[in-house]
Amino acid sequence: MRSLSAYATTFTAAAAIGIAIVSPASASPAPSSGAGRAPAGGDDCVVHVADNARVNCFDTFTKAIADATGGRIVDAPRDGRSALADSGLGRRLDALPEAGPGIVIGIEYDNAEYDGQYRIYSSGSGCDNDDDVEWKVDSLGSFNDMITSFRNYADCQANHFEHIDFGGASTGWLDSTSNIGEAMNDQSSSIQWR
Ligand SMILES: [Ca+2]
Ligand SMILES: [Ca+2]
Ligand SMILES: [Ca+2]
Repeated sequence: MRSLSAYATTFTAAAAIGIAIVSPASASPAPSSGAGRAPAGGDDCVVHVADNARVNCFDTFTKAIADATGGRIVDAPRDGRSALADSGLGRRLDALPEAGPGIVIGIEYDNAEYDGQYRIYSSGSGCDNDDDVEWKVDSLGSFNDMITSFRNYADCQANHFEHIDFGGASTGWLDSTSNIGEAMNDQSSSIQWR
């Protein structure tokens, strides 16, 4: 009788644990996706411009840069702020081959002076010296109406537009800019690079 009772107790406890484990998973919301929703996975996000603007998010700048460069730079600083002070990282991004998976064309920041939340824009090649547009994103999803500063890489200049699909006011073609200015601050909804 004692062993049967012990078994019954164990079974009940296991059943309770089973329920405790299963419940949170079944209560979780579906994975987020789509331009308008907050990205899942962390605040360090990469937009793959040539891949339908797919967004991958991570919990460190290191992982985000590894994703953005196709695994070619895996030792960037953990946080984007110290990466900003690391001019060597900028040189390394600019020194990536001209084509191939994982060319960083720009990093867009929420705050002035390349600070705060950011999105890394990665593509399959850099830019050139002519006026034709190499890359564009027609909407910024969860980064809509946030951009205050940006750095360009791979010989790119950027043009920021007030509305999606390159509508409304625009900044004109700019090199890296530590403050986008009052008129376009927190207004950008689409970007082109040339
Ligand atoms: Ca901002
Ligand atoms: Ca061009
Ligand atoms: Ca806007």
